[in-house]
Order: sequence, then structure tokens, then C-alpha cells
Amino acid sequence: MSKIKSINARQILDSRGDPTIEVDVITDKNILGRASVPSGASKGENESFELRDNQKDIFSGKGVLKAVKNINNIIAPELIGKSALDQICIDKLMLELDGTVNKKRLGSNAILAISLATAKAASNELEIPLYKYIGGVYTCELPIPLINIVNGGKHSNAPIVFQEFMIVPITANTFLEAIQMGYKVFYQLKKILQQKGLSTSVGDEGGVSPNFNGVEDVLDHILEAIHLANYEPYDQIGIAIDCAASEFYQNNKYDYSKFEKKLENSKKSKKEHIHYLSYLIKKYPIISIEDGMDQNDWEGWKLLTDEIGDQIQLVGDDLFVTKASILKKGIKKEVANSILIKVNQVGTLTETIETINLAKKNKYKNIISHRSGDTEDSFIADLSVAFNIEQIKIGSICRSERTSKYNQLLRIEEELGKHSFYSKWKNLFQ
Ligand code: 2PG
Ligand code: MG
Repeated sequence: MSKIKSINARQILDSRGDPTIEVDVITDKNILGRASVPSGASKGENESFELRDNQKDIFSGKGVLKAVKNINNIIAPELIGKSALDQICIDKLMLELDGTVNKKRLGSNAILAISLATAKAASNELEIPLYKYIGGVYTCELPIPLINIVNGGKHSNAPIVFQEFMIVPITANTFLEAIQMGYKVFYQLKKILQQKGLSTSVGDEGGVSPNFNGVEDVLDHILEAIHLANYEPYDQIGIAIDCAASEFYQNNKYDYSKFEKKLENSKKSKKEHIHYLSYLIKKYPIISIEDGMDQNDWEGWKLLTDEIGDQIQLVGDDLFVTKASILKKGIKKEVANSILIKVNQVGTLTETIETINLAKKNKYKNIISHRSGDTEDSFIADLSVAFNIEQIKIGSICRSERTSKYNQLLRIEEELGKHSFYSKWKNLFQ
């Protein structure tokens, strides 16, 4: 019957060395499902509530022992004896037990860890790969990776206002080939930096973070690396950026000097900021912009969408926080054309899937995403394949918490063999 026999939570560390939760769900046949949860640095205001201990002298207040207690003492007793195969029921039960809009009582980190561990326990017990257990027999599509190569904003000390610069292997035929293409460009970029005596040390998501001279300097270097790797920009390799604009929006202005201190006249009105983004997409092979505008600047989002939404992918991350209710608002207002999917923004597998389906129905593209503070858990790799999601953002091709996801996708590609299908960028917007 796959009944849950025990649930045990513990505090572990994420990739930044901050505490996070790991949960073991064990079934009555002694089958284990283990999951851990990630944590963001540039969080959206409307994300579900991440419960921390706030005890300043221990882990700078970031301990998660209260959430661990909530799992062991409050949630576990309610779930023991329930079927691990009944994912929707387990998730709903936890929502009822919490009883708040944003999972404020028990903590979304506590709830998510159980939700994911339950799915893993069920798939292990049935001896079905996780992606097939969640998605069914027709899952076969490997996502296009948006490979992070430069970290700015809150993810490094580099003086770059935008948070993430990624390359998109457009012409790859397989996931493995996509990684090989990304590797070549990343390798060339590091070589250029070395030759110039610039740092090649990496930021939170594994991209380099040297002392670049602002956004265009970053893009010029990436372009040079694409050329040196013998690829055609646009046709073979595109660029995706995450502005994470909520991090530098203050008093109705986009203030680039928040991260680029030496900038003068750095406060841009929303129109000037949009104008700059639209200039950038003409000058560089940028095919996707995430969080181009602040999370509460719906007016700005609409202006940006009207201006360039028919030319490139516009992704709502902090804007939608993976919540179906907020995505509905975006669809109604015709804002953005894609959504970033982060399991811990919403807090259960079931709610994540509701949002994915809503996006699909309304022709918004889904992009499965990691967090800047992540763990070795590779659940989201399986999730992307489970729903034939065409894009995934899992950082650079270094640092184990990032490569754990790339490696899992390589395993899945191997396992699917000739039935695997690699998403094609040119088909996405037809
Ligand atoms: C983002 C994410 C992940 P964080 O803004 O898209 O790259 O960053 O996890 O810090 O919110
Ligand atoms: Mg983002």
C-alpha cells in the first residue's frame, strides 16, 4: 500500500553554507524518499514563507530547527499511515494543517521538503524513475539549459547591476551536446579573463564574477567568447539575462548604482530603463530577459511587454513567484510571456504543477529553475522532464549543487535513449 511509516527531518547546509531542511520519508516497506530544499538570495516579496529560527548568534539567525520541529512534531503524526502515492492528498493535508495563505505557520520549507520527499519515496517504491512517476509514460523531452556564466547583482561582489548572464545553446541536438557547447563558451570566457589578469573565481551560481565595467562590458566579453568558441551568436548561441530588477528599484526609479557604484546619472525612469533594455536586445544576441522590471511595477511590465514582448522571451520570476493566482493576473493584463518555476516559491509539488499547467494552457513558456542557495538534490531535473518543459535554469556547469542537476539530466537522456527528444528553441515561439 506504500504507507508512510516515518518522517524524519534534519538541518543540513546549502551551497552558501546556510542551514536548510532535509527530510526522509520512509514507507512501510522501508523504502526511502529523501529531499532537501533550496533558498533564494533575491527573493520575491510574495514567495511562500520560509521559516527561520531568527536566533542571531546561531547561523546568523538562519537556522531551521523550528521548521524541523514542525515536521517531526506536527506534520509527521498527521501523515504517518497515509499512502505515499496519494501526492495531492498529502499536499492538501499539509496546506490544511498550516491554514495560512503563505504557509506562515509551519513554514513553506518544512512543507516542501515533505512534498518532494513523498514523491521520491513513491517513485522508489514503485521502482519507476522519478520523472516518469510524476509525468507518466510519455515523458521524453530534455530541456534547453540556460547556462549561467556571469554572476552579478546579489549573487556576487562583481559591480554588475544585472544578476545573471546565461548562454543558450540553440542548435544542439541533444542535452549532452548543449552542455558541450556551453562548456566551450565558458572555457573561452575564462581564458579571456585569465589573459587580461581578471578574476575567474565564481559567484553563487557558478558563473564568473570579475571586476567588469558594467553590463555592456559583460556582454562584450560573452560575445567575444562565443566567437572564440567558433559559434555564431543568435543562430547557434543566444544570451539570456536575469535583471532581477526588484533588487535595484527604489522610489519609482531603476537605480543601477545600487550595484555599479561608479555610475553617474544612474537612476533611470521606467521608460529610460525599458529603452535601455530595448537598445541592448538590438546590440546583442539577447533572446530572453527575466525580471526586466520590478515585481510591483505592473505598469512597467506592461510597457516592456508591449515594447519587446513580441521579439524576445520575457520571464516573470519575482513577478509571479510560481503562484497560479498571480500568473492569472499577468495573463489577464498580458504581461510577460513566460514564467520561471521554482518549487520553493510556492511550496508544494501539487501547487507547482497547477501553475505549470496554467502557463501551458495560456501559451506562457515554463522555465524550471534552481535557487542561488541550492543543494545536491536534483529533483527539479526530473520535474523538467516529467512535464516536457522546454527550458531549465540550473546555473553554471560547475559547483556540485548545479552539476547534480545537469548530471541527472544526462542520466535521463541516456536512459531514454532513442526515445529522448531535445527541445528546439525555434519551435518554442511558433
Ligand atoms: C533568480 C534566482 C535563481 P535567487 O532570481 O532567478 O537564479 O536567484 O535564488 O537568489 O532568487
Ligand atoms: Mg530571477
